[in-house]
Amino acid sequence: MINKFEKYVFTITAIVIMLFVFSLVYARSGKRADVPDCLPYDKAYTIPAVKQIDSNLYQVYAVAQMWQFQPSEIYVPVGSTVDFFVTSKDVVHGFNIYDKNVNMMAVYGNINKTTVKFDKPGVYKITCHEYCGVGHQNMQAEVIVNYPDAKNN
Ligand SMILES: [Cu+2]
Repeated sequence: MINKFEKYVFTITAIVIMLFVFSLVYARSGKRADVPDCLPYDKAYTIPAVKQIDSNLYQVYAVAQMWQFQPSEIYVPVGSTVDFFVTSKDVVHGFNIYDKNVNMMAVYGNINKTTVKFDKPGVYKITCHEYCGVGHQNMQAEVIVNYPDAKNN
């Protein structure tokens, strides 16, 4: 027979899980928040790249490794939509874009994807916000939006 207290704990746990699932669904549909996708692993994403797909659409294959991001400078014009595909070559790193509400993990053997629109010119810092070793604080990259002018590589 199940213990009364155990039953109580199970009920609370179930309520908390349902709350989490509900808030995720609500954020995605009701609030139209962009929740990062997890894509099937493909080695092609482990090669750092900035690809122009369309006049305003870019794809960035961002690869984190101890202790750097590649590519470290990403140039896009104002008004660009950028799909970031994030992965790691070693340990778990963070992928945070200052001012853009991007908070992702870079995980070995995993591809995380999110889409960001850059409407204003400027330099957007990408930082690792998951402690990954002695060089952690050096892990930075930049998205340069029309500054000084948009050119890739
Ligand atoms: Cu780090």
